[in-house]
Order: sequence, then structure tokens, then C-alpha cells
Amino acid sequence: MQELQTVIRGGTVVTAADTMVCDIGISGGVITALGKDLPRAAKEIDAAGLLVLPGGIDSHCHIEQYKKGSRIVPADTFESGTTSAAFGGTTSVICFAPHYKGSALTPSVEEYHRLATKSVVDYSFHLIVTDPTPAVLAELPPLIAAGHRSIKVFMTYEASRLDDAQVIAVLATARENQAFVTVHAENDAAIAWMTRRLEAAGKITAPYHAISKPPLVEREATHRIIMMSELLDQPLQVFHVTCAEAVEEIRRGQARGLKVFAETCPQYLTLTAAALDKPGFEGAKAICSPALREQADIDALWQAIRDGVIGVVSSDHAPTNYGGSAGKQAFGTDASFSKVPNGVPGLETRLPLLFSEGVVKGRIDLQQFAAITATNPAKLFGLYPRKGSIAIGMDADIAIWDPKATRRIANAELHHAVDYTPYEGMEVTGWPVAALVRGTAVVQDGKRGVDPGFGQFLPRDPYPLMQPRGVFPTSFNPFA
Ligand code: DUC
Ligand code: ZN
Ligand code: ZN
Repeated sequence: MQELQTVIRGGTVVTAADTMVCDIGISGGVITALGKDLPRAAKEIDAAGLLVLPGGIDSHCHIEQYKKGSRIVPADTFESGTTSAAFGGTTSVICFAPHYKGSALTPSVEEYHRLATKSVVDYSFHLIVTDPTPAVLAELPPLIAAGHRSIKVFMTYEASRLDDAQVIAVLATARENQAFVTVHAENDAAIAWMTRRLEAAGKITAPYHAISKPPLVEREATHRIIMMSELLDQPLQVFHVTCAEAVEEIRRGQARGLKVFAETCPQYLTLTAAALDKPGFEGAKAICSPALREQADIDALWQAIRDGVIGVVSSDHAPTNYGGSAGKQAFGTDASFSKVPNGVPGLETRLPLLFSEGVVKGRIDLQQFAAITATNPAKLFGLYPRKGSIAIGMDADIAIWDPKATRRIANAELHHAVDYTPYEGMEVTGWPVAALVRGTAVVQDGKRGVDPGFGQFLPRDPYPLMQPRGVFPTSFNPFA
């Protein structure tokens, strides 16, 4: 047997398929042995009584994503964001290269490669396309070929929204160049109209954020993008599904064989719209889009996870401070909900919340937990079989968990640079005690074990789940 550099000894190893008590041998950053009583290695990690899981893959997080011309500035850098990811058991992130209307996309991608050189965990990028002019669409083939294998489109937000013709143009370009597509699906005009009416009536506090964008605007846009995906035979993932209505649309698309995938996030599984209804401006902490819903939606999301309709739970980490002049209060504490930047931080709390609310409360089992946090995102975004599970030949990306640790979430103990967490005071059971990326302990004994820059870019080649089916709704193949 090849000499082992590290052995994780005696843990309960969990994958999306199995649970087994065994040792994991690591050499050259890769898992090279699984078995009982492996020979001693230079570095020994005692995992007796602990769970050993695939390192989390967070396939939707906003890190250092600047909004051009805006006073809103993200609190996290790649260093702080990915450090907090690692402390929460996440070993790879897929974040975004933003795109600004009227600009080329390639310089932004280059800039994000520069910024991400401070990453602590491995990373990849979704390409945001907000302005699909012929020139911008022509930039996509070389960017995709360089390993940026997924594109994000928005159906809402003034600065980023595409109309249907533009969405179709992006879907077509993705199909022609073997890229996957992700989408923020909400009906923009309906939200804008509701917002104007609410504001005219003086209804501007945080709870009206949820009223301005009810489930039906998500359902409609989800239905519409699924129609476009079906028309072009282009696989896609609907980001941050929040409600029973959107789940129903996705379930129906999947039932007729479409490659329509879905993601939700811990905030939609643990918080309701009641979190918006707080004294003073506090409710702004829970403003995210799509909006928080009701308990019945939370129940529907867990059911969709159990059924496999929702296959991925990401954080949608949006690191906007609550205080100061560049965050939630940038337009003052009397500002309308529509002026408050969207999103909640969550890179570090994603896995503990899911473990506690999901596994410990019996809503999902350990295999489903490994699947939705690591294996499925790895497969859906082309990181598998390098990442996403624990098997010989894979990168030794591993999270070691104390499944019995109980902790009250406190922002002061998190490692992001954001000044709040929407989960303050929530008690959870289960917390990661170590995280290894390519066999190196990036977090162990409560400390970061690597310098910024340890993380590597993960270029992604074409992979099975992104391939079109070759089935069109008519006898005409528009790509022939
Ligand atoms: N909504 C988004 O679309 N992005 C970031 C966070 C959020 O709430
Ligand atoms: Zn979004
Ligand atoms: Zn997002």
C-alpha cells in the first residue's frame, strides 16, 4: 500500500449511499485507502465517536460580489467568506462572476479570478449574464471552454433582469456551448406593480416585502422558465425555491422527464415571514428574495427534499451588514423594504442548520444530508467525481462532525465579516469540528490551518447532468 500521509481513524463515514465505521487514508490530497486498521500515518486524526462526511459544496453563494454604482458593499472578502464556509464544514464553493449592463463579461471574470486567489477552500464560478448582447453572447464560448460551465440569469431585479427573448438567447447559447443554466425566477412586473401600490399606501415596513412578492410570482416565473427550458431542451436549476407552488411546477416538469433541477436554502427551511415582523428596522435582517414564507411552505420544501424534487440546499450567502452605511440601513431606517438590499448570510450555518433541523429532527436521514449538501451539487455542477463523496481516488474533502454538540448560534462566534446572523440564538445539535480540503486541515481544533490562497479554482468540463435530452416539444430541432 502507498504510504499514507494522513489517516482519519475510527470515524463513522457517511456518504449519500452508505454509513460505515472505517478509517480513511489520504496521500497526495486524495483518498487512497478505506478500511479497518490502516497503517499509521504521519498525521493521525482521531474520529472515534464522530461522523465523517463529504465536505460540503455550496453551489450558490455571493462572495465579494460588488454592485456597480451602488452604495451597498458586501462585508465579506474571499478570505472571510471562505473561512466561514470552512468552519461550517464546506470545502468548495461556487460563487459568481457578476456582469454589469453595458459592459463586457470577460474582464469581470478575470477580476473575480484575482479576488478569489484569497480563497481558503476550492472554488468555481457561475457566469452571471445581465446584458446578452451579441457581443456578450460571443464572449461565452471561450469562458465556458475555460471551465465556467454554468450561467445564471435573473427574471427580476432592475439591474440584472432579462426579458423572455433574452433568456431564450442565453439558454440557446448555453446549449450550443455545453453550459448549464441557473435562474432566479420571479415575475418582475408583478413585483414592481405590487411594490408601487404598497408604497403609495404607505406600507413600507419589512413585512410588506413578503406581500410584494407572494408565492404566485415565483410560481409563474418558475413555470415560464421551465417552458423555455423544455422548448430549447436546455437543462437548468431553479435557484432558491421557497414555496409549495414553485415546488409543484418543478415536480410537474420533472414528472414529464425534463431536466429541471431545484435548490432551496436553510432560510426557507427554518424561518417564516414572521421573521420580517420585528420591532424597529430589525425585520430588514430577514429581507431576502424570494421572500420568506409560511410553515406550510417549509413542510412542502422538506417533503420535496425527501422526494428528490429539490436536490440541493445551498446558502445563497449574501454578506450585507445590518448596520453602517453600506448595508441593510444604507437608505436609513425609515426606508421602504424595496430599498433594503436582499439576502441573508449563511455560509457557516448552512450545514449545522440542515443537520439539526433535518437529520436530528428526523426529517431526512444521513444519506439524504450528504446528498443535498455535497454529492448532488457536485454532480449537478460538474465537480463529481473529483468532489462530492468519500471514495478512493476522490479529493480528500472531508468534514468531521460532532453529531451531539449542541450550540446556540451567536454571530460573535461565526467567522464571516457580517455583523449579524438571522439565526441568532437558535439552538442546533451537531457541528463540524474539522474540515479538510485535498487532505489538508483547513479547520481543526477551532483554528484555521491554511493561509488565504490555499483554495484552488475548479474548472469544470462537460458532465452528464448538463447534457440535453435530445427531446423537443415539436418535430423541429432548432439546433440541427
Ligand atoms: N436574493 C438574491 O437573489 N440574491 C442574493 C440574496 C437574495 O436574497
Ligand atoms: Zn437569486
Ligand atoms: Zn443568490
